[in-house]
Amino acid sequence: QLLAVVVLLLAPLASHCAPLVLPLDCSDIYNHDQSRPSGVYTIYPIGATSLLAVLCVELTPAPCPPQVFQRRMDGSVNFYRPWDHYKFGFGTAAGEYWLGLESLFHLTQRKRYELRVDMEDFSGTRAFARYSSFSIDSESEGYRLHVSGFSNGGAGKSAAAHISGQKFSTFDRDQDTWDNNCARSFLGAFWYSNCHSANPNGVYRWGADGALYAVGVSWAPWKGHDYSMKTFSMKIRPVQ
Ligand SMILES: [Ca+2]
Repeated sequence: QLLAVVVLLLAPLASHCAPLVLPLDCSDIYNHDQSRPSGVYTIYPIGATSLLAVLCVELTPAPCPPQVFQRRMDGSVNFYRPWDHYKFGFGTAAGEYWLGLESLFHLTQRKRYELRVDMEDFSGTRAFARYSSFSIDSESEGYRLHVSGFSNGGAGKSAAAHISGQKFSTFDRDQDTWDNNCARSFLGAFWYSNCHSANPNGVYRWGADGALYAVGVSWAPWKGHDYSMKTFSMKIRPVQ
């Protein structure tokens, strides 16, 4: 039994995505059992009492598969929510959800991650944006975002200029750099500045709709401010 404990303690040193006693993220789940399919799994990003359901995707062939921390797909979940909901997460991992800022903070403290943003319009065209580095600071720092190393997967130029270095804002905690409240004005919650070029947590609107400006699930560099995506997801994956 002692040997087993030693092996488990040493395991995290062997690889940046090696298995832990309790899985921190999807790469730990994969490394524990490489035959597992994509699906919903339980992770413990903050410790033994912090279990969370998460969607793990592309489990093969990647040694460090990504996990989804934000997902829009059918408009079934209301994303216009207060600070505590974005802090601790909401929705269901099999459908639309937000994993939670506190978990993201702890994950990115433990490992280095890259970010991939995937989106699809209502004609079935897909695009993505990738950032080779992704981390967020603690709640006392406003969950400030750091992203860099953009590569374009058809989604147009980076949104990083608007979001990197920004604190997270919800309608009841305005930490943006605008005189007014971006979350209230654009019906979402995000790393707003003054205010956004992307609004992943905006209102699910079934495509082009300019009746209310820039409130949809948008990625302006690709489809403009008044096109709301059919699917949208934000995923992180451990990197060396
Ligand atoms: Ca403000």
